[in-house]
Amino acid sequence: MSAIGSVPHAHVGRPVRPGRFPARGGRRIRRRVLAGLVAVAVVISGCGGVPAGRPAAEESPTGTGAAQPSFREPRQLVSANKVLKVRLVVEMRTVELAGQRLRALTYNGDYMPPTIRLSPGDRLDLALVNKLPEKTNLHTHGWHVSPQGNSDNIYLHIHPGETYRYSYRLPKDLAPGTYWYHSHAHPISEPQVFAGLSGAIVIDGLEKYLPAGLRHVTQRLLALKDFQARNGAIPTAGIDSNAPTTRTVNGLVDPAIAIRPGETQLWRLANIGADIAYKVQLQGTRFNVIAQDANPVSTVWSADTLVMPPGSRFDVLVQGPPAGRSLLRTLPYTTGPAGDDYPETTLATLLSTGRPMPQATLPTTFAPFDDLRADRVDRRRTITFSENSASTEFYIDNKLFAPDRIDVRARLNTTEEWTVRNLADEEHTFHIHVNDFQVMSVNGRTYNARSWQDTVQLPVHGEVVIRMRFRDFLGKYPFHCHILNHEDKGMMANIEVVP
Ligand SMILES: [Cu+2]
Repeated sequence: MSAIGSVPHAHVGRPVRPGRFPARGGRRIRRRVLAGLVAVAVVISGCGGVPAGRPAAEESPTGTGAAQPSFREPRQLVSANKVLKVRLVVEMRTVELAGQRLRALTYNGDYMPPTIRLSPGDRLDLALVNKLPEKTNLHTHGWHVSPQGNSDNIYLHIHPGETYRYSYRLPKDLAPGTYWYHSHAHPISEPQVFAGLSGAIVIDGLEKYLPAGLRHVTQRLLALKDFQARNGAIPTAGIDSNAPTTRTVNGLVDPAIAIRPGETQLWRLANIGADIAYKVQLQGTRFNVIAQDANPVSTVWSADTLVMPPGSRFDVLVQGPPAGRSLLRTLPYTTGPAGDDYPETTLATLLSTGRPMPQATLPTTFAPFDDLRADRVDRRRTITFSENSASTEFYIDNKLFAPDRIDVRARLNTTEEWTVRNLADEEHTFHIHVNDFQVMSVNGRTYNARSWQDTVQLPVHGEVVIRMRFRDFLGKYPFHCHILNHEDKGMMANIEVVP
């Protein structure tokens, strides 16, 4: 489908050892120099949680010696004294994925790069070192920060050989939860993200809304990425999002995750892939959603399945089923007649084992909610998403993306309501930078939002009404389809917030 953008397979690095997630239980501060790739990353304990990665012996699924990997998280780079300095080197390297050695695009040599972990009010100074033969850049998906200068500015091009220093100042009231970072280089975001350029961000503080007895539960990041292999590499041209693809959790195929019967864990599910959607289900238990797209919910809601379009995240509480094995799966999902069909696939195996624990009562009310239903609407707009019949060009308001054109001008300190229409025979995933939105209705039916969100699936020939408030940041930033193949082929537009 996508033939735009390619990276020559010239630079073959040495094999990469998957990063081992450091124990987070203690209060020690460790200083690690990661093969000279991460400058100074202070890796400290987060909030007293139980180690999220455990020795293989504990989680060996069956004792059969099968190749099932133990669950493991990427290493974490954690802020100290309100600052985190990170160096991300972007380069093509050979990585080991699902037992194959493949050339991939990596941050610091890893297909599943470090998790960046901060608290509201922190500053992130991030040096992006581009060792690719093409441009790249960085987007901090979901962050409510300035889109200008060297902050979350996706109009920057970091050229081959360049090092660029981003600096992000997080608001003191930035919502806690799971975010992510990825390349936003137009029009090659699909190949760059698909080949590996995405990682997770955690903003701490979600625990404060939990009852005291649940504030120290084991936390696990489950970052969902899929890859295909062609000629010893993840393809960076001609990517077919409908082709068979290998789904990974933190870069692992079907890892074994341990839980005790009755135990409550906090899982951070994040779809950080380029194109495909997931419909996740965990056999024997339900997902109890405490944050969506890093927006803590007003009321905890539970579901058997969660649809996760590209870019979406859910922070959920799960509780260990009776002793035994159960599967975390993605169920069959179709994005429409002109879209893709994704088959059922096992993502991970949950091993409920060990001494049973009394099952905790989960909270119902959770976090404060700034409900935009109460806002006066200053401006209403209709935005249309469409595509040509061959699905080779994708449009917003009948136009292909133009980086220098302002498509929407909004005023600071206003609330707008947008009716986002999808005229196509396939779903699209609406996403906007900087300011999250509240879904008001879907296909004319009132939607009972329990939080804001930053991604929403647009139904085939349907519409979603959203509200958002422009309060803190001036400047230009995009909204687009988060199926990156569509974004690269035109489905992106610019909003500018003016005084
Ligand atoms: Cu789309």
